[in-house]
Amino acid sequence: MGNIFDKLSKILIGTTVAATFLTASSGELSKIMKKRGLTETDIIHAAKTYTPTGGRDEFIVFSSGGQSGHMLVYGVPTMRILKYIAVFTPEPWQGYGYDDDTKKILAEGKIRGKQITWGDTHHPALSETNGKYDGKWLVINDKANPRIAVIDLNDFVTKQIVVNPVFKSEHGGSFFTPNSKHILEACQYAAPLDNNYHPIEEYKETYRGGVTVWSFDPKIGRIDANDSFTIELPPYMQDLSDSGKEASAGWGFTNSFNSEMYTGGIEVGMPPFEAGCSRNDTDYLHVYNWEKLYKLSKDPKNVKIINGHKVIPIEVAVKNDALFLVPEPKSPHGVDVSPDGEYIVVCGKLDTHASVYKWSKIKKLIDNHEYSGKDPYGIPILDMKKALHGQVELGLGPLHNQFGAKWKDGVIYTSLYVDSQVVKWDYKNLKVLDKINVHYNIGHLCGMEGKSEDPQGKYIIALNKLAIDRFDPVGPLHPQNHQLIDISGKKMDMLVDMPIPLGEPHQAVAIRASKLHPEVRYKMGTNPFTGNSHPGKTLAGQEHIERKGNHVYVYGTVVRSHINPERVTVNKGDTVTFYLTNLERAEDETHGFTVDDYNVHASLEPGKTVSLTFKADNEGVFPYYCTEFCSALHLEMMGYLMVKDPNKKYVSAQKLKMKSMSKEQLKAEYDKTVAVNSATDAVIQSVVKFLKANHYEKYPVVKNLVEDALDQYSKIKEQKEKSDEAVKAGDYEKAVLFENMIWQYMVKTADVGIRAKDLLVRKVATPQSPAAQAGERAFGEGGCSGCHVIGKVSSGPDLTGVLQRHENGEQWVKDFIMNPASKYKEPYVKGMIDYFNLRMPNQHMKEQEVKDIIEYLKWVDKNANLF
Ligand code: K7E
Ligand code: CUA
Repeated sequence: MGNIFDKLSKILIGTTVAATFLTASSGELSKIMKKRGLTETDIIHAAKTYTPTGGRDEFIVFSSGGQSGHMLVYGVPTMRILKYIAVFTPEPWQGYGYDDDTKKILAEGKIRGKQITWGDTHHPALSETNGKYDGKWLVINDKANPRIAVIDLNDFVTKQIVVNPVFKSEHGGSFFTPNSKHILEACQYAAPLDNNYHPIEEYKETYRGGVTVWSFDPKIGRIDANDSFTIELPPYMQDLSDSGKEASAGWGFTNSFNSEMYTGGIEVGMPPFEAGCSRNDTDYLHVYNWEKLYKLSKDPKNVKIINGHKVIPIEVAVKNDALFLVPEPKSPHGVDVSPDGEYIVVCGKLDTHASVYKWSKIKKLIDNHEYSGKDPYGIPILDMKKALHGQVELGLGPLHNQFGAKWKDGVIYTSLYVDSQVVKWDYKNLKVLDKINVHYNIGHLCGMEGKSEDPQGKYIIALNKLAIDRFDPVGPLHPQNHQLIDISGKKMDMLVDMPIPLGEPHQAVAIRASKLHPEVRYKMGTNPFTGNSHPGKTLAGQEHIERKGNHVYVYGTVVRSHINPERVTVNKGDTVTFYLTNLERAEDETHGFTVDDYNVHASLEPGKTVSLTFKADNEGVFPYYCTEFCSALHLEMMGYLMVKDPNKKYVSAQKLKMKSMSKEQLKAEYDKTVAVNSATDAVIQSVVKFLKANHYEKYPVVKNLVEDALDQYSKIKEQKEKSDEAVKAGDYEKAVLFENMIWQYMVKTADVGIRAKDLLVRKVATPQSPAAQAGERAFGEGGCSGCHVIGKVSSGPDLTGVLQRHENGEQWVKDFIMNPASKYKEPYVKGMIDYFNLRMPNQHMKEQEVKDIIEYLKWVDKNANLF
């Protein structure tokens, strides 16, 4: 084991104090290592990634969710999944696709009128300001149904889906330009740009590829389809792309893999696509000046309108010196532009090399009109050798690149699909630096801000296609495997695996967590999809039901723990719209809503308004309820939708003779309820006194909780008035119900109030020494807390002040814990045993634990006024 503790302490704290501390607990650690078969390296990897409860990650990763049509969000280095973002596919928990507004978003993705409820998501991109991630917007493409979606990082919700009007398939998207004014989206499988049938024999004449340049408004985070256009390209099967940066800003780069223009045909005796598409030694890197073409697209004479969308024909782009081809080794995959825009790295896929092009060389050839030829569509071809900076043999199947923090020194990382490796190499001096094995068949790799102009280094994530034997078997369909690699040292270090059971995440992007500032609640009554006040916004007291012809509108609210209204009666065949506003302001107080049997569901985060519309076409009684366990009275958060058939005569059931209580009995129940309420209120008042005395308002988290508690408490007044009114009218039955409601509000107040108090105690108490911390842990885990509650008498005496209660208190407590029976006869202990009808058991604690517990009790005494 040698110096593992030194190494660990360096990782953990970096001081010799830590080393001493670790050596003290090393016995325990080596026992666990032995038991679990862990090596020293394993422990170091654990220390590099483990984050104790409550800890946060340094980076946040947005990963494509592949065929699920979702995205996933996870943290680095913990690799903890934080969220699935619903994008192209319905997602019930978030209500996505089950309430009216999210149905509308999904409907934006209809292709020629057809609703599509899945997506093949590939490439996410984060918005940039001056080439650096700004944490505002996220976009992702759908390869199968060529669409792009915009996700708002203010609430991590999809806000827009845009269908590509001319492509039938797309892959090389999405790529933001350095100021997020545009998004590049390249075609994949060539097809006619119009929507008509054209025989495959006319492939060269009528099938086309292209790159769509979407205009994006980074202020509002929406694509403006009317201001966007597509550059027509030959049917070369465009692939991955990247937008130029700094030196090459304004330009775009797109790979291709079928410059042969092969059209397959196994069934007619032709070799398959895979043979025909890789016949030539080279394909083409498309180089285009999208910025110039964008300006040209404003003039109608430069564009053809296809399916209502502007397309710049190849001839126009060529005539304006805005489109060029550079040969690249056959059927490459990724192309990545260096942060300074000077180097363009193309991965070979079928070629073992990566080819590094230099922008200044390409630009010189363009400026000098120095072409080595033209392709069949008249596009100038630049000489490959003259454009190249050089090539490096990396290994089998190079796919994608990410730049490291030392990109200026040439550091770049590339995935090797066939070799199942990540290779670190130098794209400036053209040499390999290091390789590491991954499991297995890596596709993309994700560096921290690695696609921006400010790569952070530190980690690379290998997005592996196959997991094979890495995880416990779960049937023939295996999860995908993301592996976290530490790249901070000279050699790459494989840290941890994370299975992804959602779809094939092709690409992921990572951003520093400190750049994200999502909000915790919506402004009251907001429709998150417009950002505006929802037309169905309803505040407390405004709840009502409105009928307009056959359409019944319910203006309702939800708040712990009721839905208002609680009864809605409609006629069979009516259309029903529920508008619901979550009146909560407390963080994380989300309610869900569904009506049984009607296939609707909503997630109501604090402040949000949603609308749910359905046809009440089945007669009957349908409970509706809150689907989030939001509070102790969550099960009671319900109501009934009653659907009557207006053409039916209902015979009323015979009224059961129910026994009712006498007035005296009711009065007695009322008195009892009032007494319970005033006792509960006394507890609340003592908590409030404590909070005020300790200046809760100085601690924002505590302050939020207190405000929420007071919010609940403020509702009591109105209920009390109603109760008093009922008493005046002699209706004790009703008064009891209102008194019960008062009690519910008190419970909610106390629930949050006590949470606030506990938090405040920790903030104002003197800090605990490590020994006292260990003592508190031992107190909890060793069984003491089963009978003793600090500050309270429970099944055992309160231990506040216990050290002062006895002569030579510390020694006394120690002896008592180590051997309780020795003191059973002492008069004090005997008295306690009689009183509690329990004897202090021997918990078989270690001496060190007892010492720590005494330190903890000392800390308790020092802060006795807080308990
Ligand atoms: Cu899978 Cu970027 Cu679609 Cu490569 S792509 S792996
Ligand atoms: Cu609201 Cu459960």
